[in-house]
Amino acid sequence: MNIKLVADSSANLNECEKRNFSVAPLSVVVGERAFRDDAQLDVSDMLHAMKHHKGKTSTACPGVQDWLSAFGEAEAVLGVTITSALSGTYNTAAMAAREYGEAHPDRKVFILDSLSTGPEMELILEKYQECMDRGEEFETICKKTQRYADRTQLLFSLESLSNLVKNGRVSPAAAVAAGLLGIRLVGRAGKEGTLEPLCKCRGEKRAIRRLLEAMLESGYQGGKVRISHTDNEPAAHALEEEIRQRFPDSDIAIRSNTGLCSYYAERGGFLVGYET
Ligand code: X90
Repeated sequence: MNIKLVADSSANLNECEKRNFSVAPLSVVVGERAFRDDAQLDVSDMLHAMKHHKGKTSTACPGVQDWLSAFGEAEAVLGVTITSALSGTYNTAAMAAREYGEAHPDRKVFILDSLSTGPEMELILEKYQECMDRGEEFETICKKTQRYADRTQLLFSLESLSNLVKNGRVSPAAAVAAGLLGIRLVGRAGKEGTLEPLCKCRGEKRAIRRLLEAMLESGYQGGKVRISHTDNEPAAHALEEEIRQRFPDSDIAIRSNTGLCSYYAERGGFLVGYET
């Protein structure tokens, strides 16, 4: 069976990086300009436009049509989306899946709600691929990957929560923390798929130490780690080093955030997806 992988653009992955893979882009709206989060997007151009824009900015999830084009003509589709608790993306994907199934009763679509975003979605896609490479049945892959997603987690460190607050994506408690200048917020994606603050850290060094502690507390034992950052490669490498001091052989990869995650994580922010 020819199986296609799909994800929305909050996974920060380019279509050319994986075989048989398509992305449904979210968009970032800055005044009159809409930045589609696809391979053509220049993230620094977008961040620059955001910085100099006085009015409101916002984001929009992919439409049903974006998902249908991502599905293409595949006989079977395995997908993953950003948390349904904070975005309509899962909803439009589910609508597209229904339409696709009605138009082609012989085809199958499975969309997993990551209850998370970014690098945790990356891990989920790698799991799909691993199962496909072993030639497993579609239904087996869905079940195994859903179970796998229960064991993966997401932590983050943000210098500013202002876009999350302005767009109503965090609780007032988290917003209070955001008010403190120069203080980083370390948090995680909670079980319900919302942002959960863990602590306010003075300085990046402390934030990185706290992130490793949080990983260990939640059961990290040297499994895979995927880090994505907005204009902050040094922090990503520093965290990688911390992890390697304890687990020299762990499989760690670092990449840049694309449009959607950059909009919400803002400059300096980074996300960590890992296995427990
Ligand atoms: O539908 C839309 O317009 C997109 C809304 C997305 C809102 C949340 C994006 C979060 C991006 C920021 C830090 C990680 C938070 C994780 C919480 C589950 C990344």
